Amino acid sequence: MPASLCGTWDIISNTNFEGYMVALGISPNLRKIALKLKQKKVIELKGEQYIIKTTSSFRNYTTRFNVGQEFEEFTKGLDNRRLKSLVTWKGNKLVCEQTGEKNNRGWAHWIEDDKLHLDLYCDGEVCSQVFKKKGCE
Ligand code: ECB
Repeated sequence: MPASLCGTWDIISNTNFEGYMVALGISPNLRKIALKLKQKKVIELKGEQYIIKTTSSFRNYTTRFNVGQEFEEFTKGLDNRRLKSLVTWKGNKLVCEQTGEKNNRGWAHWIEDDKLHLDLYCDGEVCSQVFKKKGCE
């Protein structure tokens, strides 16, 4: 049973977010704004459904899914694409494969040293984010 991802998390590092956004085709102006944001994650599990909220002072993004059940994702306010997404556990990682216009797109979440990790990938670019649990130093 993997460590729980649930909770409220504050970002402490965001490596190659620029490269990931370039791969998604985000405009230079929007990238400049997005790079300065302090992202937060709120992860909840209600029954069988995961709810992952990414929040910031500029835009928020929420996704809801059940592990093992493909769903249609619309990346509203991000790159505004329609994807077919499937989340599964691969060992201790919660892995999402996002099928659509972009190749090799998805993300993986896991816990390491009490930190929440997230790799976001698209077309060979990987953005690695680390979050610390809110209220714990
Ligand atoms: C929502 C906060 C960031 C807002 C950035 C605004 C504009 C930039 C446009 C596109 C950048 C691409 C992605 C933004 C990075 C993180 C948002 C959520 C990424 C994601 O797929 O998270 C997963 C895994 O936690 C759950 O949706």
